[in-house]
Parts: sequence; structure tokens; C-alpha cells
Amino acid sequence: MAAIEANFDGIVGSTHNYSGLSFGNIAAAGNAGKTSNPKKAALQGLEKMKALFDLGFVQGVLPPQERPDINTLKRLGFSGSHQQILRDAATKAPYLLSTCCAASSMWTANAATVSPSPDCADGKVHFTPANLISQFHRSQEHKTTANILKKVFDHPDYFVHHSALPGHPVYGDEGAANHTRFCENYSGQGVEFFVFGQHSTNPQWPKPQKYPARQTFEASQAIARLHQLDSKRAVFAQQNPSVIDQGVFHNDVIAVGNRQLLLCHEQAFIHQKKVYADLQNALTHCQLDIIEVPQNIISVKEVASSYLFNSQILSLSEDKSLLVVPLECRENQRVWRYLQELLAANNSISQVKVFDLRQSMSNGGGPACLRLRVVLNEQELAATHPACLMSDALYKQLAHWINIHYRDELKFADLADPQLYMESKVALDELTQILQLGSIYPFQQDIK
Ligand code: SUG
Repeated sequence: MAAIEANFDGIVGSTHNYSGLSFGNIAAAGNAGKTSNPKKAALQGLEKMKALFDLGFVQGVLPPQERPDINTLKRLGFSGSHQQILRDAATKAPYLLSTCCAASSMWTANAATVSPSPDCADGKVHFTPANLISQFHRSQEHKTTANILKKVFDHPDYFVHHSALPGHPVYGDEGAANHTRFCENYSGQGVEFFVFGQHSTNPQWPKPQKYPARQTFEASQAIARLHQLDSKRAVFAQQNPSVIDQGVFHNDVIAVGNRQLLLCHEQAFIHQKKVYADLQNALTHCQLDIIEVPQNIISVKEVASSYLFNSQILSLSEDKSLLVVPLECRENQRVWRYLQELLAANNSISQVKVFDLRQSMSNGGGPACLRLRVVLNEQELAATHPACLMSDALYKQLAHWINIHYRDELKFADLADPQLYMESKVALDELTQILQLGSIYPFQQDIK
């Protein structure tokens, strides 16, 4: 049966702001305190979705989360009306208010790890929401993410939903940002590639010194077990700790792969040549095509600022691919020159498309961060919630919805504005109607 790769992008939430919450994420730290534009952020994301839909790709949308997250503030000891909780948090614990307002669920590459049905022993698509425990503001996402994924992929014959891994540092999991799949065709069995930042239970293994390694070996192994992967077709590699210390906080900031192609920096992994050999050994049916970018052509520093590898590789045909890159790649002369050379060389990347995703990029999220890849065969696609699949009509509805409900300026002081909280609830309630998702948010369940 034919299969395709669908990309489910996160809709940016109405509280999108720059709070500098993610230690080790250089863009987020550098933009802390700046005024954000949630409307622009959401529209920039939507334009990318629509452009890829217009090119014929299957494009899905995933809704944002309930923010401000009053329930978490309550769990942390704030009480009273929502007005009082927001005011108290803003004055007594501003950091907590920021964490409970982050719109970080927009980066759906961190929503879950997904294994397509040909890879799993039971022949079903497996989903494990990422616990995201490395950053407090993101550790609140997985429960709602699980609710959403269960609604969008809701058929026991085709989809299996696991709980997030235990919330302990040994099992730190950041989802598909550290997971890539190689295959000859989407419909056949593939090789799943897990990249971890540290081995938690064995102190002998190298670790970054400055910034956290968010994904653990133990988490990646647990996911491979849960998803019933064939051990001969699952490859585990360690991310180079020195690049984590230079701001490469996820593997998808320094490597991207699709089908037979791996595009990565020469310093992406420990024992890089062995990683290539392991992947090729596992990929028995076809030749792995590796494009390795040397440090003297593009440095790790430029990797972290341009997000060249946080690109999307989309299959245009059997042997041609489109590379979707952020505007920052065109603004960096060396990166842009490299991309022109890549296009001129006779390899599978035949087109490059540039998107302005500056609002998301300023928090360290590029094109690839904004999407969760789900490989689906015809039956699985037919069983996927249709109201979350992009269409001309949905695009118009979402653009209208964003224009009506989103602000075009947000500063820290606005996060405590009770009006923002009400606006966000009204908008999300309407969105669940547009996407026909029923009640997915805590505030909707409270009302029942
Ligand atoms: O987890 N930034 C996100 C960016 C995630 C990018 N995702 C991938 N590489 N797949 C993070 O660090 C910043 C929020 C703030 O500081 O306000 C933030 O959460």
C-alpha cells in the first residue's frame, strides 16, 4: 500500500513571547525580554503550512496548548481568582509566570516520537509523547499533547498511543527532534535513527560541560522497545557533546534526514564514520546518501545561527527533494553560497525554498522544529482526523481566526493581563470547534 509523509505543524499560541527560558538555546537566551508578535508568529507558521500544502504535500495542524497555564500555577501554590493568581505570580515569581505562558508546544518536532507501521512489529503507528523534562516550561506539555494526538490519530486498528516516559532525568526525552527515519520508500520498513545527548546511567560516557544534554540514551532505548522496533533496524548514536555546548540543543539543529538522504555537519556525532557505517548496515535495501558539511565551510557557530540543518527535506519524486530553510540561511552569505553549490551539484536536493519564520527562530525554532512527521499509508491517512488536515478552507479559517484573536505585541507585563487569559481561552475554544476536536484543554474539561 502506498504511504506518504505527512507533516503536522504546531499552530503558534497566542501567548508567544520571549522569556529566555531554555538554558543552552542561544537564540532564546539572546532574545529574552524582547517584545514578541504572536499574530505574526502564527501567520508565519501558517504560511509555511499553506505553501507546502499548495505544493501537494500532506500537511496537518496541531493546536496550541492552554496558556497561561493557571492549573500549574495553582499546583505551585498560587490561589484565588485567575486575576489574583496572575498578579501574584507576576510579582512574586515572574519566572514561573513566564514558564506558564510559553507557547513552546508550537515546536511539534518535540511533541512526540512517531514510528510508522512498517517499522513496528504489530504493524501499527506508534506515538510516544515527549516528557520534555529538561526544561520546566516544556515539561507541562505532554498531557495535552497526548490528548491531542489521541484525537487526531484515533483508531485502535492503526494507532497505538503510549504515555510519556517517566518524568525522571534518566528518561529525558525530546521527541522527534532527536529521531530520524531512513527508508527506500515510505511504505517499506525503515531504519530508525535515535540520537541522544548523554548516557545517564553510565558516567563513563562523555557529556557536555556547559549546557544540558536533553535526550538520554535510556529514553531512546525505551522508545525503541515501546514501539516494537526491530533491533537490527534501530541505530543509536551520541550527539557530539561539544556541539551541545555551542548551542546545538537538539540533533535536528545539526542533522536532518529523509528517505536515503542524511545531511549533517561533520561534527554532529561522536564516532561519526561508525555512525554512517551503522546506518548503512541497517539500511539493507538501498544506499545511504550522505552530504556532510565541513567545519571550514560552515562552522558550528553558523549552524546554530542560520539553522541550516533545521531544514525540512521533502520528497518531490523518487530521487529529487526540496529543502525548506529559514530566511536566516539566505542572510548568511556563506550558508547561502553553500546552498547554491548544493543545488548546482548533482545530488538529490533539487530545490530550496526559503521561509520567514523569524518569530519562531528568535526562540530557537526553525522549519523542522515546527513540524512532526507522521508516515501514513492510505488507510491510516483515511483514519486521521480530517479536520486537522490543511485545505484551502482551513487555511482561510485559521488566518481569520488568528487575525481576530491574536495580539501583535506582547511584553512580559502583558502575560499577567487577565484579559490575555480570557482572550486565549475564547480563541482556543473556537479553535477546537474549527478543528472539530471536542474538549482537549483543562479549562474545557473544568466546565463540564
Ligand atoms: O525547547 N525554545 C524551544 C525551541 C525548540 C526547538 N525545537 C527543535 N529543535 N526541534 C526549546 O528550547 C524558548 C521559549 C522561551 O524562552 O520563551 C523555547 O522553549
